[in-house]
Amino acid sequence: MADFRSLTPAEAAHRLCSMRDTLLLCHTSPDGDTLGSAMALKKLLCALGGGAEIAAPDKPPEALSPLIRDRILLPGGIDPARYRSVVCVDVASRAQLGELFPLFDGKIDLMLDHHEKSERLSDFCTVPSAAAVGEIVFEIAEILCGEGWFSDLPAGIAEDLYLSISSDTGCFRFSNATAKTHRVAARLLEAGCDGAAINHLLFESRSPEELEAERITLQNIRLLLGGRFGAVLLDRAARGALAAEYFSSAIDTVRSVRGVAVAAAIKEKDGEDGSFKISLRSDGSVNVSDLCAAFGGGGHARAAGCLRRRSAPRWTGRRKIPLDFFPPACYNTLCSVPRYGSGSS
Ligand SMILES: [Mn+2]
Repeated sequence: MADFRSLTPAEAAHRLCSMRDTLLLCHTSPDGDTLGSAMALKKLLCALGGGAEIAAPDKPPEALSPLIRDRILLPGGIDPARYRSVVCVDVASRAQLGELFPLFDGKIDLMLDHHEKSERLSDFCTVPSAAAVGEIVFEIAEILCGEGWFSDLPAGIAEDLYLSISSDTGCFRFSNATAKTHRVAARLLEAGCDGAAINHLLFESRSPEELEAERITLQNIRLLLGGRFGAVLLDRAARGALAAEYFSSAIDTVRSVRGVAVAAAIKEKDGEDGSFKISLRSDGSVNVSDLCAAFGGGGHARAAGCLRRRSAPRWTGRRKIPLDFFPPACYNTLCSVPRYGSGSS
């Protein structure tokens, strides 16, 4: 395995200063963090004189379109020879680069990430304590401000970073939103971003399709293992004509059920390859990043995901399904989670 160097945010900032014609790579099913961080980095790189563009393996979700003012290139429309530097943003693994990976295998100059376990794709700056990559990009921007590259944080960058951080903290509700996260958010508001407008778009505004997706989700939630494990299976039959992207908050609906220690959303992907995306959330009693690592996925202790290629699970047995998506070790871990109200904390 290549010997990649771990960089501090200051070292990453200085490396960005020397980059020219940079392509910023986002992860599959791009979310507010990967896109917001990439948009902020693009503005920084352009202000530094190097120029940058953004690419993602899949189209950004429709719901984010009012906040995405940059062109996001897709794998079919990219000429890798045009770029002299490549940076991946919030990408924890090769798999998360989707069709971008073969285009840039071995050509990534820097990875900026905040996952506890990530595959090293190049020299890296990983800060697992950061709630979002946006928090790291904020630190980089502050370093560049301190060195006189900017007089103050531009409002456009503040807006992108707020999008990133609010997305990954579920509007500052998750346990990853630390005191530092709130201080960073305060600085972004002072720099002129409209936090209320961003949060409204992210968390309070839904399309009719998303509303229908919630109805389907509520109809398909199953509670297993005495209610400690909640799961929703969103295969094509359940989703009907609705694309997978409308179900991005299904996992939050499952984890909102009282007593659920581990929540899973199992979504059949839109393509033809019959693969399923599994998202897991934990209340802290199980490290779901470890569970997903067994399938080449990963993430954070309380929020992780992986891909499974196999036929659709069936909700037949009470114990078997959808636990048969997980190896026996995972099943045992899930069984060991104490029951809500059983006295153990
Ligand atoms: Mn992230």
